[in-house]
Amino acid sequence: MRTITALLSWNCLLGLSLAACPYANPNPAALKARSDEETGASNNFLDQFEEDDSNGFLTSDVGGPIADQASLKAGIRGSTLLEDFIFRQKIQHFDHERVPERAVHARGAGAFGTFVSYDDFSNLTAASFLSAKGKETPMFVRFSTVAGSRGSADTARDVHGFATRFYTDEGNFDIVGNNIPVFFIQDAIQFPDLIHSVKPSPDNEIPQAATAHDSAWDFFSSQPSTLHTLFWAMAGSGIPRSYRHMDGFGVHTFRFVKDDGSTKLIKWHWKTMQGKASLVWEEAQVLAGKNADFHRQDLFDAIESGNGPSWELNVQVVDEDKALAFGFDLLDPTKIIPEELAPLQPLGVMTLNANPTNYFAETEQIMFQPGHIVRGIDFTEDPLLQGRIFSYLDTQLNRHGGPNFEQLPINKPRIPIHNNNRDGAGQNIIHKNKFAYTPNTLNGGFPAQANQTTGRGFFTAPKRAASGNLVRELSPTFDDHWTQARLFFNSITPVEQQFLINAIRFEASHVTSKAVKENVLAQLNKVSNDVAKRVALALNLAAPEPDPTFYHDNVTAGISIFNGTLPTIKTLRVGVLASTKSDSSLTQAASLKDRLSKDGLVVVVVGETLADGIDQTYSSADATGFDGVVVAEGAEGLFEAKTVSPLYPNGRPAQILLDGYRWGKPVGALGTAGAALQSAGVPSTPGVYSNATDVESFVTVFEKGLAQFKFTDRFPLDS
Ligand code: HDD
Repeated sequence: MRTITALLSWNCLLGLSLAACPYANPNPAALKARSDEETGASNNFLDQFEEDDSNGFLTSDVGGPIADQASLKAGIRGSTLLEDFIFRQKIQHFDHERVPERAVHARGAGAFGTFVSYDDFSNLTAASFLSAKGKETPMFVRFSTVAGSRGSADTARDVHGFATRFYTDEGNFDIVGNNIPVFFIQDAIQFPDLIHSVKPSPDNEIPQAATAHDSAWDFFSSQPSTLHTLFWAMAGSGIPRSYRHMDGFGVHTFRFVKDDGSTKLIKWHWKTMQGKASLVWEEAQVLAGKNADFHRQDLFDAIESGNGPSWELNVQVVDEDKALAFGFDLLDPTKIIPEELAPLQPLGVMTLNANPTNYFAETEQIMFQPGHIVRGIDFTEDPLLQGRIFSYLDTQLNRHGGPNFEQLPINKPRIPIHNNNRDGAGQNIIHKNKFAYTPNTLNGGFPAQANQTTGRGFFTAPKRAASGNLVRELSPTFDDHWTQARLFFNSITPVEQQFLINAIRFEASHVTSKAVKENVLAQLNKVSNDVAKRVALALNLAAPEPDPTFYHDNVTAGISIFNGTLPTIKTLRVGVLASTKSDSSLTQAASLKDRLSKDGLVVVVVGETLADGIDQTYSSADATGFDGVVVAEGAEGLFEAKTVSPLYPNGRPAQILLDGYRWGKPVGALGTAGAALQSAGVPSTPGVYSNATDVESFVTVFEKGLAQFKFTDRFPLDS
């Protein structure tokens, strides 16, 4: 629905009415008095660009009504004519429908949201979106995997992109981050090398969205700056349960700048309020085949159901003179600042509350840039960040085909744009000002130049200085690649360590070159002799002697995914296994569904065929679709080995139950259905619930199991 405000600013942008431009007058007082209504702070700020085709005739692109079901031919059985402009326009548009997919992070999903500031943080930064308690800023977020192409599976093991845009009332601000707080390389000039090594082989384009191949591990083991990030990716962060269950990080150190010009070094953290949770490797692999859209579906469904996920924005704040105080360099993006050295300071909450209307127009065309910063935020000299500032602008030019991509609705700031940039492919603005240069007198000096005091102009941190001899090297303060990889390994639970080792075993077992495998072991051995020995075993290579220079026993908080319980179980999915042949199972499934739904769980009742009270069949259901599995009393007959059904593969119900168990999920059965657990071979261990006979007492214990999420004692450790 178009609001009057939207029409006003549309007229302003089109140059139809200066009066419609709330900020046509650069008087600083006018610039400050921006109400939400004027700036379109609501999430509906894109409504003006929508078209719902809910009436009217089919038209050509230039407006003539048409019927285009058949092409124009010379005779009923003759050739199509070149003069058929309707045919040509339609086919030509189709031929040009695709734009280049992102060179990395091609596979992703996005959503709209709102950020609410906890307070006035002008004691930290001049950034306006953090200037008042309760201040709301519209947002768009895009989550992604890195290596796979646009059609690849969501659950490929990978670093995950976590790109956030704030449509602030002082322009767009992007934190283009990942779900892992560190990166593989330290200098942007190496990015093409990193990506060429992880992408599929150039001859046969194998493997898709996977690093289990020679070139990736050749690069990782030759470039030890990759080790720390590699450890994160090989552990749970590489295969999150959903986008909603992962944290986000700005990775680089940035700067906060205050109005008085003073600065602090900061790191951005998005802390998931759903709790961190991860899949296990086998279920991620099954999902890649059975439901390649698992993560995007999860996000979409959660938002549609009114359970949009939230993240708390936190910063670690460090004095400028402490950049080298912690034994590593804050300009080095392969390092975290352990929370014990700089606590997380909460700034506000982002909640995702609306799905995109059109995937291409919004999710595909959003063009993030680390260079999109606003007043109150500044870069640092991190050489990875410096290169990114160039690369993203450049890649957007390639994807859009011209310099006007910032005018696309999803990229357009929600405040009016005034500058002397002109023309180019796809120019949408009809500039009335004939004097597109500054300074001018003929347009009254407009657009006027803002500065720090007049017009709240952007300002670079005034104390930043650059000098020095030209040098094509990395600072020696970037040299230690092993201490923090070990800190990570020390800080996760034994079962997470096992997962990490299993993942490296899996990946390295796909490597054919013995020299690369030996190099991998040599690098792992610098982190931990234990890890190197355990991987060597799987590769049938000699275990290396300890290489202890970087060994230590320190640990840090906030790293483990499996050592806590989820703060909320809302939106988790429960499969209730029932049978169409047992009325009592259907009745109990219905009351379980009713009861669990009251606590915000998504309950799917599974049966032999679709019928009243059955949501999904055994033929299509899979344990990967559920965070917990329950057998309803009366359905136990389905689990007996002799049960044969022509409707679904024999043993399918038992398989779903057993897979749920094997993948660490809470499973259970009510009353006599306990027999199903025995038939399926599910032992009586923590997270297996079979003592309850009534729904209420079952729900009490089962929901605790869901909050625990994974029962990790089911996964064997190396002896
Ligand atoms: Fe990048 C996309 C995150 C290093 C070059 N990157 C991209 C996206 C994310 C990141 C989340 C997808 C944004 C979206 O959803 O549209 N990239 C990172 C992080 C990095 C990083 C956290 C290190 C801290 N990237 C990095 C370097 C370079 C690039 C060093 C190049 C020198 N990244 C790109 C790119 C992409 C991109 C090629 C592809 C599509 C795009 O930018 O918009 O320019």
